[in-house]
Amino acid sequence: MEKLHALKRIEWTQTIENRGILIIATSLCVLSVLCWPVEGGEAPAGGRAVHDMLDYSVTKGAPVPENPDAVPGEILVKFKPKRAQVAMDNTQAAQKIRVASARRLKRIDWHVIKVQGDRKLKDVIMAYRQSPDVLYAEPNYLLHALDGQYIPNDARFGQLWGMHNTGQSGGTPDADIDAPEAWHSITTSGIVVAVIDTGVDYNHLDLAANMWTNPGEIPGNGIDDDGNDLIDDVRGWDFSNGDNDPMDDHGHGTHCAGTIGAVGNNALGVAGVCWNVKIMPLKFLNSQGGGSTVDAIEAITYATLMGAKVMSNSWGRALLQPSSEGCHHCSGRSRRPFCGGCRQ
Ligand SMILES: [Ca+2]
Ligand SMILES: [Ca+2]
Ligand SMILES: [Ca+2]
Ligand SMILES: [Ca+2]
Repeated sequence: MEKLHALKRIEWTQTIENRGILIIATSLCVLSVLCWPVEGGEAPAGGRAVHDMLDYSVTKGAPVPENPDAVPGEILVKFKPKRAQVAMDNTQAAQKIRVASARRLKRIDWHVIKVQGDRKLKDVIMAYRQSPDVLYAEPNYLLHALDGQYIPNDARFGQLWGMHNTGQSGGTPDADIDAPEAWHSITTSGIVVAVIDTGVDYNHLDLAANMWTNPGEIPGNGIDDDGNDLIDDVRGWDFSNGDNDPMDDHGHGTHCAGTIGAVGNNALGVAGVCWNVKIMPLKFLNSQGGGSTVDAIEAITYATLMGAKVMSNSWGRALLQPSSEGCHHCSGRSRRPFCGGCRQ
């Protein structure tokens, strides 16, 4: 029963065809920003540099597979300044690794080292990483053109013509945002996205893993721990009802959240534009889908204050007014993408 109940909660996906325009509008807004690094300004022309895609963390390099897809016998090493020869000599003596040749990449001060013998490439790299004079050691990975697609296994992905249009709904094939092409390069981000809407079903099986929580707030203690004037705002806030539970009682906000960041390739429901985001639910529209300008301003102000990098605003009215224009300028000052569905 629990499973049946859970699956029933994916009902927003059943209306996906009718909301295709919304999918495209929201997706176009967020696709270009969600899947780039959280910080660091503009993405490099032509895509992320390979250097940026590697994790140079505390272990002198990313984990190395047992049999890496790399140039045989060749590794890339970053030494401490002026310690390259010492490190190579010491490693050769201690680990019995013989250097056949070493070439310095002058502009970035890395070395390409060719080793002799039949030692596994991973063992050679680990030997170099043990040296105190080595900062990083990596395989010389083989690279490939990113011209493919990544089709996720989510049960309802075939309905998402806005992501990948094969004509499945009678529309024009490839009239879409080319999401599988983008996912071939990158699927995750971790960026905080405020969904300013009717709330979000934060327990939804395809969303729960991607929900934001307020790190500065202790839940349930009746205290405003982070000093933002809202008590126990752990999950966001409900500006419509004035409480700390932004659960969706309409459905629209959950639908938007799914388009933005439903967990992808988990064999369940749909795939969001980005498969790993932090969705901050800010409810200001009530169960009928209506809300006030003041509550919208409060929600946008909260999102700005609490560090959301993108705001989803799929709402509007016939005519804009100066105060709502002010919202755009408020969020715009901090260079946050403001994705809206306002009509004029
Ligand atoms: Ca396409
Ligand atoms: Ca608070
Ligand atoms: Ca608290
Ligand atoms: Ca999914």
